[in-house]
Amino acid sequence: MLDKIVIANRGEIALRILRACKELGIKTVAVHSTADRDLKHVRLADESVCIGPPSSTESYLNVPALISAAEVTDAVGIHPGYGFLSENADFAERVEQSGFTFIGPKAETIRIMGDKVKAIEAMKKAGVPCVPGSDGPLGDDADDNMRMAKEIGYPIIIKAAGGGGGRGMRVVHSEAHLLSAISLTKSEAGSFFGNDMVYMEKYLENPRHVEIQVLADTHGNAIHLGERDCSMQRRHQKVIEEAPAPGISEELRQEIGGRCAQACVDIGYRGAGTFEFLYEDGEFYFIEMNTRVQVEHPVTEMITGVDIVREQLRIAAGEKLAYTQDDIVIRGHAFECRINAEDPVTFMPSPGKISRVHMAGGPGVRVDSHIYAGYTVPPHYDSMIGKLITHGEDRATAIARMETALTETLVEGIKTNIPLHRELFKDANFRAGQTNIHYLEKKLGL
Ligand code: MV4
Repeated sequence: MLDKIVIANRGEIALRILRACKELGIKTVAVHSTADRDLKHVRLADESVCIGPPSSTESYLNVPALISAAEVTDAVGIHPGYGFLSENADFAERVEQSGFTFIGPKAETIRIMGDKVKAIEAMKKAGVPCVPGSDGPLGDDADDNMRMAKEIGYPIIIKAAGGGGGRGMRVVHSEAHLLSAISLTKSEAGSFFGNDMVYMEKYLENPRHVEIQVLADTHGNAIHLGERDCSMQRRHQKVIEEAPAPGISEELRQEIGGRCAQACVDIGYRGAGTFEFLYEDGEFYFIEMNTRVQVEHPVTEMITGVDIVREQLRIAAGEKLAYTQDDIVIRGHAFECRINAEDPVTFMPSPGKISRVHMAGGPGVRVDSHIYAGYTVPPHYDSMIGKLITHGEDRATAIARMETALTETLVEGIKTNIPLHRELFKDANFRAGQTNIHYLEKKLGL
C-alpha cells in the first residue's frame, strides 16, 4: 500500500480522502492555504504544510508548492480530489515526472478526455453510444457545415472541444443562425480555452443527466457501479443527486454500464471515472468523461457498498480491483443534498462564522462535511460546506429519511440552502422522479 500521500484539496473531500487513508494505514499530509489553517482535516492529518495565501491560484493550484510539499514530507503520492488540479493533465504529468504517484488516470488519458472531440471519438470507437453529430471538428467550409446541420436536423448545438461542464456551447434553432453561431463559438473558444476547435451535435431538448461510475485497475479489470441521476441542477451546478436513476431497468443498466466498463479496458483507463450521458426517450448519449472522484460519489457508495476513494487508493498502489462485476449488486436508493453556504433564494454566497451546528443522524443517514461549531467559512472558495446523504430500501424510504434529516440539520451563523432543499423534497414531480436538466431552473423561474 502507499506509505504516505499529500491530499491536494480542501473541505469535505480532503476529509473524505483522509478518512479512507486512515482505514488503509496510509499516512497523510494536508496542504492548506493561510485561510484554511482551521480545516478539520488539517487537524487530523499526520502532517500539514501551508502552501500559500488564500487565493486558489497561489495555493491549491500552485503546482511547484504542491510538489515541494510532497518532497519535504517524503510522500509517495498525491490525491487531487475534485476541482482544482484534479483534471489537469500537465499537473498529473509533473507529479509523475517528479517521481510521485498521481492518484488518478494517466496524464495522457486526462488529456484525451479534456478534448471533447477526442473523448467522443475514443468512446464511439469503444462502442459507447454518442449524440448524432459531426464526428470530429468542424471545418471552414460553410456549405459543408450547412449540409451537415440539415442532415442532423435542427435544433443543433455547437460545442467547443476545449469546453465542458457547460462552458463554450451555443444552441442553434434554424439554418439562418448556424454560421454566425459557429464563428462566435469558435472565437470564444479560442480566447477561453486556447483551442478554437468546435463540433456539432443534435440538441436534445429535454434530457436527463445520467452518469455511470466506473473503476478500473492496472491489471486490465474494469467494472461499473451503476448510474446516478444528476438532473436537478442550476447553472451547471448540481443541487441534488440520486442513485439509481428513476426508471432505468436492470437490463439497460447492465447494457450501458457494461459498455462503459469495456471502454475502460479498451482505452487502458486507470482509477475511478464517470461517463456523463444525456438520457432521453430510453436512450443514452455520451457527452463527456470525468477522470476524477466526483462530489456525488457517496450515493453510489450507499447503493453498492463500495468505498470509491479506498478503491482509488488501492488501484494507485497497483492492487487489483477488490470486486468483479458480479459482486456489484444495487441495494435500495440514495439521495445527496449539496449543502452550500448561500442565500436559499438569491444563491449569493454567505461566508462567515458558524455559531452552532447540529448534524442529522439515524438509520441510512450520512453526513460528509468538514464544518464544526466555531468554524469560519472563508469567502475564497466554493460555497459547498457539506453533503447530506440518505439511503433506504426503496426511493420512498430514502426520500422520507432525507426530509427528516433536513429538518434535524441546524447550521447557525451563516445562510445555507437547506430551506431550498426542504422545498424541493416537497415537489410532486421531483418526488415522482419526473425531472430533467431544465426542471429546477424552470421551477425557480430562471
Ligand atoms: C447538450 C445538451 C443537449 N444536447 N448536448 C451542458 C454541460 C455539458 N456537460 C453538456 N451540456 C449539455 N449538452 C446536446 N447534444 C444539453 C446540455 C445541458 C446540460 C447537460 C447536463 C446537465 C445540465 C445541463 C444544462 C444545460 C444544458
